[in-house]
Amino acid sequence: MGCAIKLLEAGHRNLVIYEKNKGVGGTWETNRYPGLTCDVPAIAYTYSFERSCEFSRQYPAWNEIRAYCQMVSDKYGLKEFIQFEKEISEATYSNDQWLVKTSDGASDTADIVIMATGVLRNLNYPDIEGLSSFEGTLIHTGRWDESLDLKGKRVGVIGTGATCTQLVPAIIDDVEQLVLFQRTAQWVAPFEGGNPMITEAQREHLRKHPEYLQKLADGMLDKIEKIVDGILIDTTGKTTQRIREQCDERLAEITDPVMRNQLTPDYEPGCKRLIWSETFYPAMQKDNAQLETNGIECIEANGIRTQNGDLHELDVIVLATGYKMHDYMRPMKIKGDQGQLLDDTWAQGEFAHRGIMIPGYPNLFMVMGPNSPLTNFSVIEVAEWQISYFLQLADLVLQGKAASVAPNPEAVQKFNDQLKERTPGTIWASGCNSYYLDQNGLPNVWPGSVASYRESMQSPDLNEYIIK
Ligand code: NA7
Repeated sequence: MGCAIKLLEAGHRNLVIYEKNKGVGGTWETNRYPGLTCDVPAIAYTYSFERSCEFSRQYPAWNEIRAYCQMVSDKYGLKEFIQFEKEISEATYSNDQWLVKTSDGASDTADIVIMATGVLRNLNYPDIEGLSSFEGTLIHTGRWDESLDLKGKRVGVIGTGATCTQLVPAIIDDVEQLVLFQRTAQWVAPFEGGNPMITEAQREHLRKHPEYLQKLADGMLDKIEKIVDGILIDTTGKTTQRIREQCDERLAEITDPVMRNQLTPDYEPGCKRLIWSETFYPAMQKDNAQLETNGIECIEANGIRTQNGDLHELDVIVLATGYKMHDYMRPMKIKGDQGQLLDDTWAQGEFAHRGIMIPGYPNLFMVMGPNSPLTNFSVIEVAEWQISYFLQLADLVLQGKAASVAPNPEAVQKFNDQLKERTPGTIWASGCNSYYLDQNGLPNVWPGSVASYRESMQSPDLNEYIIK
């Protein structure tokens, strides 16, 4: 939506937005699990050019974020350009054009293609023996069935990431029994300042004073930036210590020493994406909650068997097992300028130039591609920087000044070599298994400060690109 708005503002109306879902909002359209919220303050999770205060809390439920997306789509007239329930299956570059095909057999050509497909999209179904043999209800949090009634049910949850820590407190009082299958403990920090309500009087004030709303959003982003940079850059510094202390204080509130020990991670906070929750530990201490740390042996018709031989009999198994974060726009079949497949180009690991372009794939731009900053910062903000940067390149093509733009392989090599040099010192390489790491075990996120990425997205150095 951000790309489309900027293209329309620049007068480019020959635009089609292909959307796989029935509505706008991306991950906020497809995710519906109980407890779902955004862990970035909602006011800071809005476009800089369309700040909003129409939220009930600092961290509101998912449907308020979806409503914001719908409002933006309506306000900027995007629906006129969107083809809903159209999934792109192939994109092939030839003669300075992209031929895109949809899964229903239709096709179209485009001078430029922008892949704004997000990262929380392809569900990760765990490779657990017997997964399909379960006779109860098996559900992934990313495809929640809102008609599912958990009252009085015995529920097993697999996975202890951000999704689990939101889901468990939201369902614990409904279910008869909840067993949480934990493979790795997570650092859980409290929201600094809690999750205050935004009253109607406050909203009214912010509506009347957009400059104050902007200031508020800027202040929130600044605060998150300091936390993210603090943890990533100075892994032994004050911010890291403060977060560590806050996590430790919350852990100390767990009365059962065995559970406390089991929920204590054995790696540095921030190595996996930090989790914010006030309610997860209290939920896990309720009488009907059980933490299972024995590994899963297999799934059977009646439940989950752990490696010590125990069978947990269950009515529902919830897979809170996340996403395939390294798929990016795949399973689309993408062919570049020599007929090469993106799957082959990325066979040894996904890479890009500055997170937005791939050598050999001219006029193809990405939002949140490989090595984009993907930590606890606002993804909307990062996307805006990327859009403003790559539209400067796309403009050369759209204004007829160039037939194609692609990153220069030497510049890409230099850029990626520099990233690789910097990643060993980052928190993500400090010894944990996380989705920040690629198939080679190397962090696939921006290894510097938020400001350094923002600066790198100011304006392209044309020497880094082949312009035909
Ligand atoms: P995450 O953060 O990827 O968490 C997935 C969880 O599922 C994590 O605890 C995994 O354990 C666990 N997992 C995955 N596969 C298995 C198998 N096979 N067996 C047991 N446990 C497994 O996904 P979320 O949905 O929580 O969050 C995704 C993002 O959404 C989040 O970062 C925010 O940006 C919003 P592991 O830690 O790998 O041992």
